[in-house]
Amino acid sequence: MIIWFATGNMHKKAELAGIFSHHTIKIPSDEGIVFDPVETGTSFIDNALIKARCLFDIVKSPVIADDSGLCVDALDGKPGIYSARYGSEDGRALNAHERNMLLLRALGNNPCRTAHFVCAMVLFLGSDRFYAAQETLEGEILMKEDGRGGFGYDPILYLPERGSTVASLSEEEKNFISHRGKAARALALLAGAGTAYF
Ligand code: ITT
Repeated sequence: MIIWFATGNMHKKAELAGIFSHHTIKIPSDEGIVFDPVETGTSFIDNALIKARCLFDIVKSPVIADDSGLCVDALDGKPGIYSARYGSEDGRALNAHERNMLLLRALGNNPCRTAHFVCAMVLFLGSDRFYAAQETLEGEILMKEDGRGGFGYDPILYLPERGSTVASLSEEEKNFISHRGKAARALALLAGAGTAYF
């Protein structure tokens, strides 16, 4: 089955393709669709719904969307829903490494280093019909980057029970425990119960 995924992030696409490996994951750029919804929501789930509705209106078939980010306790949950735009307030978008460095500087030597990834994911089936799930992955912010896998903030989120950062996990390991993997599997269970979609 072809599943539309409302994202421009190739890393997210690769992860969802690993999670739903029996399906074909298609994103707007695969079909030359210009897709750049303005994420005006005030929560992860609001923004996931904005992305899903926007692509549903174009492709007119079921769509998955996710909105995700890193919430750092000592920074009052920041960058949170602004994770992709963190540090870009003055115009120039930072790359992932620059964002990590900015966050490490903001945290400094603060001994409180707990943080979690969040993923809100929706399966949008019609204008008044959707399933939603939101999940987390808990960890601690390291003092410096470590690991070469994953993307975004993965090199700075350390998982005590694994003894490594998210960036040091294999793709399969990350998908098994991650915010995105858990939200996607919860969604598949919900949709499997209510529809013939999965
Ligand atoms: P789309 O909106 O097109 O899906 P995006 O990258 O802008 O792509 P978000 O608005 O959901 O996606 O922003 C999420 C940001 O949070 C992402 O760019 C990363 O910086 C970070 N993030 C989310 N999930 C992550 C993960 O699994 N590992 C590392 N960083 C993650």
